[in-house]
Amino acid sequence: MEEQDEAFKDISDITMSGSVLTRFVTSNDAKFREVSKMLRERGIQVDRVRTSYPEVQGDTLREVVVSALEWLSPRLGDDLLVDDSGLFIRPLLGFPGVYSSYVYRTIGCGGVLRLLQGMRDREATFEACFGLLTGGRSVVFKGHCPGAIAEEERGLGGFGFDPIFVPRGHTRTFAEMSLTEKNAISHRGRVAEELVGYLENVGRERR
Ligand code: ITT
Repeated sequence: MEEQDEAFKDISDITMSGSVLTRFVTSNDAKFREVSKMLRERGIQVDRVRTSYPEVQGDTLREVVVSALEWLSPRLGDDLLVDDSGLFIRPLLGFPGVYSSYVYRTIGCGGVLRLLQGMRDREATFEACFGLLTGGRSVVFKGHCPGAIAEEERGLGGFGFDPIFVPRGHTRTFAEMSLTEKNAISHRGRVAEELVGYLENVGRERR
């Protein structure tokens, strides 16, 4: 409750000092760690609203973030960020994709490895889609990271499917990398980079 109150503080003091405040609405601790690290390193304030929202069963991540912002905006107001992401595995025709959260909670990394047993084509892409609501305007940012599904789980870092995903051009899984290394190449890191550029412009306009 305390954290929610903090998220509702008046943003005018912060924008006056030149940096922008955004509130990241997510139930996922690891996502918040990754994004807040990148934003804070660039002088952008980010608070957490630890809540979930109804996720429409859309065909794309974009549909999910647009409808999330439509649902959240009358409830939480302006300056909101949401992230919908997923793992798209080529030989499984893009599965689990928009169902990644459910698939991780049900069959997990082990289940995905079993689905791919004996398959040589293990190509996969992580995608992230951010929806930002600021100044009454919604903006969508997308980023991806190509790679492949490993033969077995490796590493203790990260979250979700990180132990089975090897980004292209690397031999270690995301779970074997530090947060800084993952952010430098990941789908989420790429989107966060674009978001930073956008928020820096918003900050300049508001000054
Ligand atoms: P929100 O409250 O932010 O929606 P969530 O965990 O439900 O949190 P998503 O609906 O975007 O998030 O589900 C994406 C799932 O895809 C997530 O739970 C992970 O299992 C997986 N995933 C997404 N990005 C990942 C990453 O960087 N590394 C590993 N797994 C990831």
